[in-house]
Amino acid sequence: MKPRIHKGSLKAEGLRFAIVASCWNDFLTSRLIEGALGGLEKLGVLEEDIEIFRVPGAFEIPLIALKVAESGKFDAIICLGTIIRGETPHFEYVAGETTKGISLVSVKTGIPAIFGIVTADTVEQATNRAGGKAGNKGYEAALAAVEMATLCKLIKENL
Ligand code: INI
Repeated sequence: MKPRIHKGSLKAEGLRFAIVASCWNDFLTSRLIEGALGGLEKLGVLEEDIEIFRVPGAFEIPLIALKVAESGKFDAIICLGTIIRGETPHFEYVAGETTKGISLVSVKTGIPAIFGIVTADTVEQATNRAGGKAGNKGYEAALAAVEMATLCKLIKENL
């Protein structure tokens, strides 16, 4: 048996993307934004097809991602932020709600909302994931956004 396999591509020309990024730990989140922009540019997305929305902290990302998704103007939403563990359970609450909220945006609207949130125990771990030794989660999120946007388009137009 050889059933058809459907997979998105990295052909991003003509697609529109929103980035929703928090301001907390901006010395790291700004690197995630740079990484995401680099990824989108590499795949042929034009500057005018990208809008960036800044929110105070990661906890605020889901609401704005939802509103942006509901606008119907974007093929995918790239959510970026950095949550670093402190001495209290605060981290768990913020990280948990941010994760659930972003996932809900996708499922509720049908527009891919990509999880480009770095959750780390230390600044060093987060730095490694924001353009350091462990890559750039913003760049990876941009590629996932293109793959998901093209897969959604394929399902809508070709099934
Ligand atoms: N927000 C973050 O984006 N990262 C964090 O590490 C963080 N910590 O550690 O507290 C954080 N908190 C703020 C939160 O996201 C909200 O902005 C705030 O609670 C107001 O709703």
